[in-house]
Amino acid sequence: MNTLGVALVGHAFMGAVHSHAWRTVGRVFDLPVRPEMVVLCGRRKDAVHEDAARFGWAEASDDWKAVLLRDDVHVVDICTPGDSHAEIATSALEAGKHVLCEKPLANSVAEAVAMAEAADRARRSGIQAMVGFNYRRVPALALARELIEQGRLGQIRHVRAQYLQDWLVDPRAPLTWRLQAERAGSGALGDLGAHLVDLAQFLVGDDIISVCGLVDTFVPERPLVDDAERTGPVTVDDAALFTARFRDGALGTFEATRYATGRKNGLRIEINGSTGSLAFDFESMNELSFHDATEPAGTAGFRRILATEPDHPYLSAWYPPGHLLGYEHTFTHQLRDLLIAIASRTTPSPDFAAGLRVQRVLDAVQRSAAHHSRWIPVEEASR
Ligand code: SOE
Repeated sequence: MNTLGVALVGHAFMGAVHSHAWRTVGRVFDLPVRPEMVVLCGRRKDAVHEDAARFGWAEASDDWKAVLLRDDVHVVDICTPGDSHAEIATSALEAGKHVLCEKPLANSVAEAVAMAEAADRARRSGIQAMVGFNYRRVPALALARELIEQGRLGQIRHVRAQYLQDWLVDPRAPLTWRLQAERAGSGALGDLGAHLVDLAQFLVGDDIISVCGLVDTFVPERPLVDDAERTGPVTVDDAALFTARFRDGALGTFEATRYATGRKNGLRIEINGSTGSLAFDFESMNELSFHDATEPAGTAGFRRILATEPDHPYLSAWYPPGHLLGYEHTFTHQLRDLLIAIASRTTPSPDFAAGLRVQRVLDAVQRSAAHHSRWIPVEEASR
């Protein structure tokens, strides 16, 4: 069996989650290739060595550029803040490495365009690139996609999507990189809204063509990370709300916030079609609610599907029905799909073109918000 050497760049929250998935994927799924955890990269020498040992990487490096020159590295997984995605991804693709890049793909449309172009060039020589929209790999949501694809919802009319967190409610929470535009690109919009946009377009199989948005920053100054006595400006949105039109006529409402007191990771989505509806909340991620409006009205109603049956997406490799999966499994599924795509020389989904489409929608929302919430066609945002 072929072996693929992996380098992971970044070792904070996402680096730890991805490491777990790399450790697990080959032990759970039957794969045509075997991933090998070659090297973990990070800027802080001591910390990256410590984390490499803890997370199961054979080596550590504080120089990702040197790692790209290695013949035993075939895949580069990027888990750094958004300001370095474009440089690392395009360099890796040019060096002939397959790339997995965390979402949002980039901090701007221009960067995302360059990345999608680099991915197109690389694909011609069998090199693949994927964006890490992990929620597509929640079994209940992959099942939702299957039901919609089968036409069980009929004509899609509404997409209602919310991503609710509350970790910024306390005004004393520090000014981390996620609150700085030059590092993160945007705030709740890019961090949480990006997931919603990707998921909505993936589930309904349709693109958002225009948006009308509103963003706000509730706490404009926060304590510095290394000196709580001093404060600095928050330069990203704390909350982003927008309405959207899909090409085939569906209407969408979207809300992304870090101020939904009591909501920890409430990614909710409800889709209403002419013959049925689906509803999902990540805080109960093994469940999908389905209403089939073609059933007799007397007994129809939302039913709770526990998406843990062996014939549900990804489940045949896991535990018996009812033995629930969690957040980390979505990342293991993501790697399964990436490795199968690489081995079969097919384009993984979502590819960088899909990441670019999301970026264009985010950009359109920002432009709309900056222009008194006027409607912005997504194409206009992309120019
Ligand atoms: C932080 O808000 C965060 O970790 C996001 O960056 C992730 O993409 C999301 O899955 C959970 O929340």
